Amino acid sequence: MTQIYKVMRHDIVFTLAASTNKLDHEIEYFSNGTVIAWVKIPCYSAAFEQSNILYMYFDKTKAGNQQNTSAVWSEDYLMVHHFKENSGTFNDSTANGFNGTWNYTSGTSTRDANGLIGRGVYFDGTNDYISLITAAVPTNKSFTMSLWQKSEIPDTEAVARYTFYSNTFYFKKFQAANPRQYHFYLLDGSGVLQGTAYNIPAGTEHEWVRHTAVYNHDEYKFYVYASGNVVLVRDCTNTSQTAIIRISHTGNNGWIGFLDEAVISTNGRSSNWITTEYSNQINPLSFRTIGSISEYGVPAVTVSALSSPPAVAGQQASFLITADTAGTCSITNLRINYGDNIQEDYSAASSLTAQTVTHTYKSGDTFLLSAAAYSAAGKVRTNRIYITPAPYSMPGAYNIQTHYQNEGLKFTFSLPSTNINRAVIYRNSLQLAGISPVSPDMEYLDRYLLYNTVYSYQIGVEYSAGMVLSAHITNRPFCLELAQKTIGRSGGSIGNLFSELVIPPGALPGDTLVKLVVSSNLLYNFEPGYAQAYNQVRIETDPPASFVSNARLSLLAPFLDNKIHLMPDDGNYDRIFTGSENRLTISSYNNRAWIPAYSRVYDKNILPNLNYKILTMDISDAGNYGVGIILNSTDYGNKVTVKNRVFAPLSYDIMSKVTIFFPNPFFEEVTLRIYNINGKKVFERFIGGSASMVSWDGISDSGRMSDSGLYIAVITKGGRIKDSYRVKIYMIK
Ligand SMILES: [Ca+2]
Ligand SMILES: [Ca+2]
Repeated sequence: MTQIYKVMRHDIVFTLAASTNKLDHEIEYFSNGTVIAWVKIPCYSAAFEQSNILYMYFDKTKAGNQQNTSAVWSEDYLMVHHFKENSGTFNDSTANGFNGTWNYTSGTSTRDANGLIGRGVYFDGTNDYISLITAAVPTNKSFTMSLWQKSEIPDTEAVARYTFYSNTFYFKKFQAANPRQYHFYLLDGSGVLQGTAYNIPAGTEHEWVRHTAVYNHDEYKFYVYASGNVVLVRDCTNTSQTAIIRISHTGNNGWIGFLDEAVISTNGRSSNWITTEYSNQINPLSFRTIGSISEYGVPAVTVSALSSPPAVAGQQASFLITADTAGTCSITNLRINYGDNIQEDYSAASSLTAQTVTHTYKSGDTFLLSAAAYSAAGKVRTNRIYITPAPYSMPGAYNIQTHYQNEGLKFTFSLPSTNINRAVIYRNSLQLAGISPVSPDMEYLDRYLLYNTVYSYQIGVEYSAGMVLSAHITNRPFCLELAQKTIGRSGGSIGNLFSELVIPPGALPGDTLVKLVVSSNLLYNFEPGYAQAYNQVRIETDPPASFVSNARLSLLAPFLDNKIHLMPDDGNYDRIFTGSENRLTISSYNNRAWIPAYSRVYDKNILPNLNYKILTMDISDAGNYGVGIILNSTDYGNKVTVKNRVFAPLSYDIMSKVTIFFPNPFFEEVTLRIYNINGKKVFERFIGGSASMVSWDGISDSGRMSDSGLYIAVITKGGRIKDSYRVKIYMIK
């Protein structure tokens, strides 16, 4: 109790756990954190545990003495003396007023002595006693009287010494024969003293012993209990009118020792009652367990910022203040101090209150925001948070949209601030791109996606003070099979995840539907010595058209963790490509086999674990292309391959034009000339600097279809006639 002493005085209230109704109580002793109180509870039973749980409330700031002493002893009690008074009258705690007077003559007798419960009295055995206002104990009615006694009488003394004395009953000690021997006598209805000696338990001769006498008029018996055990039973027919006279005795017959708790009841208590009362009083600590202490009406206060960052200099910030007394009493008001010499008060009227407040900090200094809540119980609690306003707000990207395009996944998003250094695109937590400078409306195309793969993206907005990341964005897997687009004379481009075709202005005669068909693994090579191609793409044009000036085809070969990752994933490309990672080339299908064509290779790093080899070549015609490997470097560097050496322009099918593949290791400018069998030049076409493929459809420079027959195709690189390739071709109509 010491820890609560400072907040506790006599203003203590007891209730049952299940009710807030005040229980009657009497405080016998209070000092230095120790309180001894008698509380009247409606029921005391092991069968109703809730009835035995008491709450004690205390608050020295509240109304004082809450005792209701006489009500504690209102039922069946005739007289109760605790001997708690250190001067003046010894008050009977019942309403009956059987008060006592300290009669002291001389010697060591003292009041306010140590009692068993709180204070008691000590008598030195000679001339000192407490006289009681005489009052009647009803005749022929049951009663119980009890008294704690602690003897200091010498063991061999032979003087009768009285403790509780009336004209009809008394306890006395006359112990010449046996220091454990006491006597109790009761005057029966015939005027005869009934009684005899009894012994208290061995070893308790000089300890506190509870002596209790019960007269049970229904049984015509009286019982004497010592320390809760019955020690004497006597027949007794009726009782005489009793007047209570004194405690201890006059002359030399006074008690030597301590006395406490003199109680008379107007009924015959049961042996269980007496045993329980004894046990309870001899060791009250074993009868109770102290629960936890909670302060009544104390507000719990929380302060939380409603936005992130909590505050921005120059902008209005919002905070939520809550205060809660857990229903014990009302919050009366909140006081907010923002830490910049501005304070606000808000009134409240409930036990739980939530208040949203707004405030604008003018700088980025650190401020201590404190919120104090006051309760109706007079309690106040304060909570504080430090606020360091950001120099400016750091909103993230917004209006983020994803667009599924043939070439990849495109993000469009908006940036809300002018303080942004750059935007950063993260894919699977790796930085895919950093974009600067930034503009309010941004877009980013992720061109480098593996086929049929799901990624998780975040868009980061980088400020000098930090980065704000968007939520994760997950794509649908790309399984695109067809990309198509109408491209006219002005040129354009079309792509998918594998490839891209850039058609220059003037390369097409007019609006043409250009298709990229993912045909990977559909066209296998049947000719020994050639490898099949991966990431196969079929280029189609509708209507059929050659590219007047070459269109640039790029094929993308991804390397994931340094391993080629191509379509189809047929389990073979490890075997085929391992060790050939730097011998990749674009292959073209000539209707029978894959022809490795000369192509440029660029390396492009996308992510730490992902890079691409981008193969490009200029193509003169549609057809099937894919990623192949160079199996024979000598052939690759020297061999000329002709597709449709015998061609039939009027067939309008795959035989309608001749196509010649040739090495162009230094990507020199190329000129194609066609001569007839008479040596006359019928066709000449200058082609740019990266061609390794030319084709002719039989149309001469005059615009007419040439005649059937043998022609010589001469391909000149770098203008050097002597290094020309000469290829015989046959045209049939
Ligand atoms: Ca007492
Ligand atoms: Ca004396």
